[in-house]
Amino acid sequence: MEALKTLFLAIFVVLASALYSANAKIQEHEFVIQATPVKRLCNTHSTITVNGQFPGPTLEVNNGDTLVVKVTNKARYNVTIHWHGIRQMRTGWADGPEFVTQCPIRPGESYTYRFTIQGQEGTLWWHAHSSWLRATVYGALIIHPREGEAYPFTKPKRETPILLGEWWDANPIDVVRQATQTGAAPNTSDAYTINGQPGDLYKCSSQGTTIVPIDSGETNLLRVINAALNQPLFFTVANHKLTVVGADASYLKPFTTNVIMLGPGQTTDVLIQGDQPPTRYYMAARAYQSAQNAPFDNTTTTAILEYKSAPCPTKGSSIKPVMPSLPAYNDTNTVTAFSKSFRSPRKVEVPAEIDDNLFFTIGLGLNNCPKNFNANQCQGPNGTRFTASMNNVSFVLPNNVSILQAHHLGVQGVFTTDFPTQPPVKFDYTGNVSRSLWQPVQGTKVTKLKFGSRVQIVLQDTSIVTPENHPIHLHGYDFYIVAEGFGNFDPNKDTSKFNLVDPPMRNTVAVPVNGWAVIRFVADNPGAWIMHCHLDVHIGWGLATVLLVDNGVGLLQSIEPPPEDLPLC
Ligand SMILES: *[C@@H]1O[C@H](CO)[C@@H](O)[C@H](O)[C@H]1NC(C)=O
Ligand SMILES: *[C@@H]1O[C@H](CO)[C@@H](O)[C@H](O)[C@H]1NC(C)=O
Ligand SMILES: *[C@@H]1O[C@H](CO)[C@@H](O)[C@H](O)[C@H]1NC(C)=O
Ligand SMILES: *[C@@H]1O[C@H](CO)[C@@H](O)[C@H](O)[C@H]1NC(C)=O
Ligand SMILES: *[C@@H]1O[C@H](CO)[C@@H](O)[C@H](O)[C@H]1NC(C)=O
Ligand SMILES: *[C@@H]1O[C@H](CO)[C@@H](O)[C@H](O)[C@H]1NC(C)=O
Ligand SMILES: *[C@@H]1O[C@H](CO)[C@@H](O)[C@H](O)[C@H]1NC(C)=O
Ligand SMILES: *[C@@H]1O[C@H](CO)[C@@H](O)[C@H](O)[C@H]1NC(C)=O
Ligand SMILES: [Cu+2]
Repeated sequence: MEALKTLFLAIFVVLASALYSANAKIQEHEFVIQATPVKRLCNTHSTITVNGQFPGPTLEVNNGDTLVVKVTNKARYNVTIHWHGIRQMRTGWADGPEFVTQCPIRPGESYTYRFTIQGQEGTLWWHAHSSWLRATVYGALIIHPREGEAYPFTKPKRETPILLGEWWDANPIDVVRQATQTGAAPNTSDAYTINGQPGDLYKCSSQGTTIVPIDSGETNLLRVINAALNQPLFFTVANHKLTVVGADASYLKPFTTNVIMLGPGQTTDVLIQGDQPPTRYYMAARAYQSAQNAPFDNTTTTAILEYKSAPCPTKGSSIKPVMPSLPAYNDTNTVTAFSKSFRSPRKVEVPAEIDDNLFFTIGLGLNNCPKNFNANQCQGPNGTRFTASMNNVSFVLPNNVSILQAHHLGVQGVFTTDFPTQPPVKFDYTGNVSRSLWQPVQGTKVTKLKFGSRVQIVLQDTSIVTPENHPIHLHGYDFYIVAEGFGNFDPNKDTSKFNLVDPPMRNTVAVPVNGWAVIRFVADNPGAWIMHCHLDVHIGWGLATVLLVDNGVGLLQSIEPPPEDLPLC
């Protein structure tokens, strides 16, 4: 009976999607990962790029389309590509994080990612998900509405992707390797970039500054993406209001602001109007830094918003653009006001009853140095090594098989399913934490979830080493952010403040510094889904875990078989 029901459902869904996707397209692309000379800040580096482009190619699709991207690795590093924010319904093999859903594409090898965009519209992006390669291997992935469908806001005259990046005047792989060896924090970056260019305020950089055109009376859409490796960023445009209409490829109830903040991994769509005197205005981004006593890159990247009717700048005497003011680096109040403005456009279906109620602490730690280590391997604070954890487990990736393969094939000994559902020790998470709690355990522990389970996760920052705003990204899902707050989450007091009516939907939540966020979703996509801090420095230290979602009943609730060219270890 159950089988028959599933069969009928299957036929129905196949027919329905055949009708529905009458005009859906299949787009094929080739990505060649290769070293390319790139000159920034006066120096030329042999930079890892896609097809020699930095940033990489922008992919533009319509909701319902299928992407087929053949990635060939002609670089000297292992690589994988992640399609950030794409739900990958039943196609978890195409998600990308190395040793989670696939083994790396080794130098000389290739792998074809195939997946269909289902019910998502807005701005996403793609990036390498292997070591620190995403410092330069990234690009925009723009999803337009289905053909014949419109945006839920004024159709913009122009649309411009604004990719915020982070540039080292060094090989980023050397930077992370050095940090891994020493146990210290990695060197901070030397510049931020907009569409790959640092902009006028940096040495040797005025030539390539990104110009964003606008004309008087126009409404344009800026698709802002924080592709920086390690830094949440403020973004603003001089003299222009920003009307926020979407984030992470979900629409929002529009609201207007002077400045936006994006954690790495987050995207924000803003409308901007050409309602100012026709001249040149800087758009600028710089750090939001919530960690204390930690060095950070305090430089400012700019691009120029240029009115087409602006007087032609003559050589040598071009008009100096108007500079915006930016919030102070530590302006958490502005961040809070901004994130509290987020609402879904209308009432949404948030899971009301919860099957899996999880509470995960997120934060840093320090490992005391093992006896056999020498001093130069222990250059963290007071001769320690930096680490990070969720629920006191510092995540270790497998190195001989991916978690999804191990799960699919039933390979034992790769991971355990005992990730704690609650912090193993309860303490004052945001208080003065005793040193005896600072050293986590290492492990490849995952959380198993039944197909269809209604999940709530409380993400609680800790003040171990330093509190910090951590952008927590979940693969394979969009989730509702039903509440955020400061201090320790208190179920008795805070549950009543949940927004179960019109909370925003995202794939990355910037968990308030010294605070918490609560997310809800239905586990309707089988696979192995990494949930991690999108500050790459923290992933390396272990601020990650995996949610392993079982297959449901029948084919349509099961992950597809692995592709034949899936890279093995
Ligand atoms: C990191 O910074 C230090 C100090 O400026 C420098 O000596 C070192 O070469 C840098 N490391 C890398 C990999 O660039
Ligand atoms: C950035 O930091 C350096 C020291 O690390 C300091 O000298 C400089 O004044 C800072 N610049 C700004 C704009 O805050
Ligand atoms: C932010 O930094 C300034 C100094 O740069 C300091 O005076 C202020 O107390 C800091 N604010 C917070 C909230 O930490
Ligand atoms: C390092 O040691 C100094 C001196 O004992 C102490 O003041 C400081 O808090 C220590 N820092 C950390 C991170 O343990
Ligand atoms: C992979 O490594 C783990 C742990 O080191 C080991 O238990 C397992 O047998 C290995 N699996 C394969 C497929 O080699
Ligand atoms: C934190 O606690 C330690 C002992 O547990 C104490 O020595 C220290 O003074 C406390 N720090 C603050 C800021 O309260
Ligand atoms: C984490 O586990 C280690 C090892 O058991 C323990 O020493 C430490 O206190 C734990 N910390 C927390 C926050 O649970
Ligand atoms: C590249 O990937 C293979 C597994 O496919 C792994 O054994 C090897 O250690 C990786 N190399 C590096 C440098 O990480
Ligand atoms: Cu983090």
